[in-house]
Amino acid sequence: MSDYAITFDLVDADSDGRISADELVRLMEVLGQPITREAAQAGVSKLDKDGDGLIDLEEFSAFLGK
Ligand SMILES: [Ca+2]
Ligand SMILES: [Ca+2]
Repeated sequence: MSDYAITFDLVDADSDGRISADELVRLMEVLGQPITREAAQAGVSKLDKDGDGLIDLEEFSAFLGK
């Protein structure tokens, strides 16, 4: 398992293999940098390449790999 996959698993609270805006909100709370759901949605949209409204491991890795 790559480092990206381990991080992804931590963020993916319900383990469905996708990071949702709600999970991003929860992550930022844990990191002590709370964001609104609107901001999380915008962040997801930025990373979301296939347009399904969720971040999969491939999209997440592409983001972190830059
Ligand atoms: Ca999830
Ligand atoms: Ca996607």
